[in-house]
Amino acid sequence: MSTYIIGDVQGCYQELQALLAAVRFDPEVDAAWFVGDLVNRGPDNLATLRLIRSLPHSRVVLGNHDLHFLAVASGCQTAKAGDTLGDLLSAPELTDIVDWLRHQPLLHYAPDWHCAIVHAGLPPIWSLATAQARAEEVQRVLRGPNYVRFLARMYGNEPSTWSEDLVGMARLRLITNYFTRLRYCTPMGDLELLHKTDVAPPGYAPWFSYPPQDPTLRIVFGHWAAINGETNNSWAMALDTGCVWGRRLTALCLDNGCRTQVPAKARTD
Ligand SMILES: [Mn+2]
Repeated sequence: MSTYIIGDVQGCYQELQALLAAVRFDPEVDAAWFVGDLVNRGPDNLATLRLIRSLPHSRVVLGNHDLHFLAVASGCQTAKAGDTLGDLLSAPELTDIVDWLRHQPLLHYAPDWHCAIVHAGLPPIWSLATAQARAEEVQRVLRGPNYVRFLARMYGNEPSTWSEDLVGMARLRLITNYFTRLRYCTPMGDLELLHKTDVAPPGYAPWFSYPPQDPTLRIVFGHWAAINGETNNSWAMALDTGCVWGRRLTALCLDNGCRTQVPAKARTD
């Protein structure tokens, strides 16, 4: 039995199939965990979710595109240019998919490996226990009766500075932005959400460049295709290698630390 963590699939179903074949994945015994952004921008979102939901030992954390899909499917947000959510939105099991997705966590912690899986990252000011508690706050709302109200109001870049005194939607929005959109921040965790390249804006640095609260905790994440899987440290492990942008889809085997990659399919559309 092996456990694999797989980078941002974003509807690249053929590549996901190829990657599982490349590691000789056995759904009966092997586990596939996903760092989020399962859907959007790629061609086969419905097939991707059907496959992931069919795997008996899969785990998923939510990414910004997954939350955006939930908002569009719930009717509180219109599709953006570049969205490819049509196959999902017309799926016969759309209601099941929405209910399944909104019950997925923002953080998955695996004690056997002392490893946390998130979509974008963790601010350097949070311990694992703090991060777990903050994730739980958002998860409770997403799983509750007022989740559409949350989805309608989650968009935005403010507030950008964490305080335990934050309440209500400002608090939930910043927690959500840390888990699903974080790239650059200050040592105090102040967020900068406009820069997506590997060149830091003045005064900011990648969240994983600051000393971790717990140097023995491994944090596995996706979201940031521009860094192409490189963090220059051993505790933060980046898995978004830009498959949906024509590069590669990556799997990390937790048992032996090996990475396996498959190339993106050439597309004519
Ligand atoms: Mn993302």
